[in-house]
Amino acid sequence: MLIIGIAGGTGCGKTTVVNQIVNELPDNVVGVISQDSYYNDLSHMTKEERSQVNFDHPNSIDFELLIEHLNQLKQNKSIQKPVYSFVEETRLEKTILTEPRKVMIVEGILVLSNPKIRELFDIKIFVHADSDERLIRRLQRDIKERGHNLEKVLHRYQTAVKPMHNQFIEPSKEFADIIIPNNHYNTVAVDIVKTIINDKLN
Ligand code: UZR
Ligand code: MG
Repeated sequence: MLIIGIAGGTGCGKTTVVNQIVNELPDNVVGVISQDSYYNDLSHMTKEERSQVNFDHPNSIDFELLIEHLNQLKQNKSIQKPVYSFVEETRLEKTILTEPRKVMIVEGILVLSNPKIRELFDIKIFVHADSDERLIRRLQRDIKERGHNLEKVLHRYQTAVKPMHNQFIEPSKEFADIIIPNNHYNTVAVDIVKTIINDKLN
């Protein structure tokens, strides 16, 4: 099994890069695990309490469960992947049966910041986009898809997203094997990554 970690700040285009990679590989060869699925279960908190949580701090992620799941996948066992709702801001009761694949992609803002997870990656990728570009994309997405308003997104950006980015995410760039410049849709970089994957698979 080849495990690829893809990190980068919010709105850098991780999901786009992952889709570009996945679309070219046969379905049964690749699986994707998102760090977002592993936010701590906050179902014991009220909605108001949840809205105060710093979702950009490493402590908001259940890394223990994520690491356990990756180790199980490595041993060729399936896992029950948790499901997180951005609208409810908590983990849901249902889980998704996820089977091991030859290539497992693990994506999320903090996946290169945790030393135990880093050890599990065969290839470490950091996707870079400038912070203004990322804020624009974040605004568009959170308003369209995550049910937030302009004020809430900007408040969170200033109080949590930006400081945590500077403290935990940007410094994790130094652990990357490959940095993808992604201010614009980057097909060349992704082609290179795909070549590396195919090379390792054959
Ligand atoms: P990506 N996040 C939410 O907006 N709501 C939640 O309930 C949980 C997380 C955000 C989180 C982080 N920060 O910046 C982002 N906040 O999801 C990471 N606030 O996701 O990599 O797709 O941007
Ligand atoms: Mg994402």
